[in-house]
Amino acid sequence: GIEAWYMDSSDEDQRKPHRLNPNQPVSLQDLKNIGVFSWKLNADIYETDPELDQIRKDHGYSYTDIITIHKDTLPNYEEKLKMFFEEHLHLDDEIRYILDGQAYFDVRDKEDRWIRIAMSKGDLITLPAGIYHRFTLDETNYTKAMRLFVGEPVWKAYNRPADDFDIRHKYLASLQGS
Ligand code: KMT
Ligand code: NI
Repeated sequence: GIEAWYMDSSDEDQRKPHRLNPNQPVSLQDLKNIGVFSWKLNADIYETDPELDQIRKDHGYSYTDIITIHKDTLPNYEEKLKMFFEEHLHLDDEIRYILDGQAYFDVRDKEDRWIRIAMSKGDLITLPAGIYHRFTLDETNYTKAMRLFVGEPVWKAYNRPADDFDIRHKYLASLQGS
């Protein structure tokens, strides 16, 4: 399952864990409170998994594709990784299911602190539309992920600052009271 923690502020290699000392863990409930949800599935059977089918039905995730992030498989690898690590938001939820390898998703908490979410094989996560986030490989430099989407996918990312979008206001409003 996923593990999450608050990040240190060092500019060292983005692929390192960047834990605080002592470690400051972030629970699954903390993540839910900022609109981040996760599931643990059996990635060995993703092609026929009834649990995955149920999640897709429940949330209307009609679209899927698979992206393998490795220097030998991803066109414009360096450039894409650089883009993924720029702090950004999307107008739709970002839904990713790790089929192999591992990676980090970083998300901002309510006080604008970075939370690092360590994802490995079998972890499915949804980042809400309007949340500031970024993505990086870890030191293993490889992950294979399913991308899910409601309807035709829109990959457009808006780098921070992107505070004037309705979806950003909507996201911030959704945090009130949680
Ligand atoms: C994004 O928008 O942050 C991404 O698509 C991350 C890479 S997909 C595993
Ligand atoms: Ni994104």
